[in-house]
Amino acid sequence: MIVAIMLFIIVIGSLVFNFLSPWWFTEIASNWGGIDFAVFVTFWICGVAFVLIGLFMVYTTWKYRRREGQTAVYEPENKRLEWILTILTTIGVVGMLAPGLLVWDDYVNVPPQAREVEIVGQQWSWSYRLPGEDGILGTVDAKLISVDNPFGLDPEDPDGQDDILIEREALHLPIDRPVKALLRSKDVLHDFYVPQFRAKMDLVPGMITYMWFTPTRVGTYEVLCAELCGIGHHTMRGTVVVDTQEDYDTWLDGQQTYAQISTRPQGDPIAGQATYAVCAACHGPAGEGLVALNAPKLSGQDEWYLRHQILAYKQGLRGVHEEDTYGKEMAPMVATLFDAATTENVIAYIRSLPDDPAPVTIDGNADRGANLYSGCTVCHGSDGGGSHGTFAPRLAGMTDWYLARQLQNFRAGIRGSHPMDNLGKQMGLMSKQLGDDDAINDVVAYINTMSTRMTQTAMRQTIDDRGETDGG
Ligand code: HEC
Ligand code: HEC
Ligand SMILES: [Cu+2]
Repeated sequence: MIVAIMLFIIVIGSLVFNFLSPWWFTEIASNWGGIDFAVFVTFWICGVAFVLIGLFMVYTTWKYRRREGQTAVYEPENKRLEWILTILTTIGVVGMLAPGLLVWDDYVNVPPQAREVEIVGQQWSWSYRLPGEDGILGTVDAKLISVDNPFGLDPEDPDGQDDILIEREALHLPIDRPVKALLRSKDVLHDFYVPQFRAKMDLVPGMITYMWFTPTRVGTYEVLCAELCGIGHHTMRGTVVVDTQEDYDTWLDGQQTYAQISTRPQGDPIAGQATYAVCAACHGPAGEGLVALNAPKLSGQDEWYLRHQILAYKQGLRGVHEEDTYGKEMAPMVATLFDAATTENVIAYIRSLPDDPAPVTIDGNADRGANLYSGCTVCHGSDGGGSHGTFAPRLAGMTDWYLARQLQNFRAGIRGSHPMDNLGKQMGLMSKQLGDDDAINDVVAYINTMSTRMTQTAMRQTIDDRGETDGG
């Protein structure tokens, strides 16, 4: 009796949950309505089968419950029943498979007018490449990938010169124009997924996979990595913006080609010194950071990170949250860096400043911190030195009160909550691992032990170098 009641509650509960749950498809923004249809058909067929079988079990457990003097009958064969079940199951399975096969046929046959876009996945970010005016993507080779050539483009290939490179920024697409996405991975399996487009596809290292879709609704959509195995894929967020043709053309005009990026002017530290005078008021004359002005140490920070943060402030991705008191002080300052050359010059000047480890000000349990930091090494490095590959900045030897405050801000969504700030969002998700302010202080205390280790390693290297020279 109790079992029958429980089964009944499970059946009714599942039905009620299905119709009342807030988790449902996002509003569709592509041509793949057929995928929704295939999912609906599967849902209905499975749903009806589930309810019928569930209710049948309720009926039989109640009807044939144990009663005094009653025995079961053994009936191994029933031709009629077997036929009925076989036919019903066949109809159900065909009903579920047929729409899927029809949609799949469409999915793998790309319309000839579709325009190519390359999507590159790496731990843990998305980048994109568009063919330039010639409409041809230049050749790439994984062996050519470097800090200055993240896509591995062949510098000798004329087709690649006008390719448009979008590194970790939003991809824009014009509405109602079919897109053929060519997918490649630099490291492990990834899976490109924009829920509103319905389409998704794996990225497999060593091969180029593809899928196609036509964006049908203007808007800003989040890119997810739907790869489950491995670490950190859930933090791998990106942005796709579907524009009207007009907005798309404006955006495209502002993008840089491979040729433009590879001839980017080198920063001139001497020219940058004058610009830095403004920054020195808060960040200190040697970029050492001034706690009284809440401005962090900049010296010793990698140039790609400085460049990215300056850009983030310029684009309004950082320093805009209403509770971001200190970020809001910094944000207007980037106006003094009015063009690319000025920015490159000031970065070059900051890079020329002496890199002394910042004083230790945070108290915490470094042993506990070491444990907490184990999840951070994949991006920031076990020595806290940062990594261009993951775009995670150097932490060791930097101003510790600033690191602690950034972790608090990430956790509270004061930093990294802008929908277009994909790297900030990623760090925001990671900061949730640090439960409370004690955990933050502990992990920063551990990072502080690295600064001494880094200096020791650096010193040892200098001694080694000297030893080598001495030895001839
Ligand atoms: C009015 C004081 C002030 C001035 C002037 C100023 N900054 Fe800042 N800057 C800050 C503060 C405060 C922060 C930290 C913001 C936060 O806590 O989120 C900051 C943060 C930064 C960061 C982010 C560092 C990191 O590790 O995340 C960079 C890069 C930076 N500033 C560069 C500059 C440059 C370059 C200039 C000169 C053009 C400059 N700042 C001028 C106050 C200032
Ligand atoms: C999946 C990669 C990843 C992991 C794991 C990760 N981070 Fe980060 N972290 C980043 C990225 C990317 C940024 C830069 C965000 C941006 O551009 O605004 C960052 C920024 C930071 C900053 C701000 C530094 C500054 O100068 O502004 C701190 C502090 C930090 N991370 C600490 C940690 C700690 C502590 C952990 C472990 C609990 C951790 N991170 C784990 C990727 C990661
Ligand atoms: Cu991934």
